[in-house]
Amino acid sequence: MATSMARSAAMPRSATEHLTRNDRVALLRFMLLMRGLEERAGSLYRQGKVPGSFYDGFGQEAVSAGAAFAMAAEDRLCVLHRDLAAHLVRGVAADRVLGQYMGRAGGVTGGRDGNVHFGDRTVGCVGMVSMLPDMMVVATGMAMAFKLRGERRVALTWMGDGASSRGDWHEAMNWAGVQRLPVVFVLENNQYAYSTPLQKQFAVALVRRAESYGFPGVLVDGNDVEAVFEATRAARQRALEGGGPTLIEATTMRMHGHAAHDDMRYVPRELLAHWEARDPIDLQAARVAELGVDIEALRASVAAEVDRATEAALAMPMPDPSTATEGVFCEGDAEPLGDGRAPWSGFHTTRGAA
Ligand SMILES: Cc1ncc(C[n+]2csc(CCOP(=O)(O)OP(=O)(O)O)c2C)c(N)n1
Ligand SMILES: [Mg+2]
Repeated sequence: MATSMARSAAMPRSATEHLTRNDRVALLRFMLLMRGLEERAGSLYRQGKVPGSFYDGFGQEAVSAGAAFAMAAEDRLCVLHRDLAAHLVRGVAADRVLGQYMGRAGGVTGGRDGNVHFGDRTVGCVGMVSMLPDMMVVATGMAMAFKLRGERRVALTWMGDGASSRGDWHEAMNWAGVQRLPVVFVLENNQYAYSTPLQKQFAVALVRRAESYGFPGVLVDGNDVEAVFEATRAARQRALEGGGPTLIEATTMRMHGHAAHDDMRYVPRELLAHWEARDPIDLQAARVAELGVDIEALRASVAAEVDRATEAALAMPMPDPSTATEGVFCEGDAEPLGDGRAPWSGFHTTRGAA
């Protein structure tokens, strides 16, 4: 099977034909909300209100927003530690996210984990497995189940460049290729795995690895939310039509340290300056401004939502210690994952909903 590599330079700078004006604004809003919530969570961390450490996806907002936006309600997502916008696209409320970081009873895991290791199963997201890249195996397994049951839906997982060096990454890629499974792998290449730069991680272009497993690899500008959307939409469509998996390599930059404790002095300043000029939110804001949207009003409305979410999360109680062992192991029959929100207008059109 031929490997197609769509270079970002070849992607149209304007929206794909599959996005309406409202979709393009929604993409910007999800990215702004991710950034606003993570900035707020960082402040709460410095105030000692977020236990453990704190991870963010500053500068990578387009990868999770764009890919999640292309997925249908009945699809299933494995969301990683720099992909907050995916949770938001699926319908997880902002206050539950901040409650999660602060370990509150109203957080997604009810205080079982006060960190990025979460997923709201009621909206089709699997709770994040911290061992990297085990979400690759989980997504592949879900896709195997869809195929065996004859269900028309797709699994998607994100993972980092560093995660691709582990054995389970290759096992998942191989099995997905052999079985032609309906799964989309979104590789978030943010130039570093903790302090290790790309050139010390692998000797080939990551996107080319897909060819070894018999399916296409697509290179996309990870700071262009519409390009990420379009690559994911096409990969999902291929999967639904029985074409099997796709590896999407989204090139981006981790603009903050690995976590709050990391001052990333190992990252050259010039590299950061290069990527700062290519901020994904600035890019989408410029496009959306061209559509006549009041960007400042949009920013103000997102800021107000972050303020409201902060107030609500701070008002959430800590979990009752006597419940600490509840909901840790599965007791009785496992409840199936629910469907999430699929805000893309393309789904609304096909389903006839508003
Ligand atoms: C098997 C395993 N080893 C180490 C870790 C600790 N760890 C968490 S994130 C991370 C960096 C992973 O780099 P990458 O896959 O590139 O993702 P990024 O953090 O850059 O988004 C490490 C080493 C882990 N979670 N799992
Ligand atoms: Mg990385």
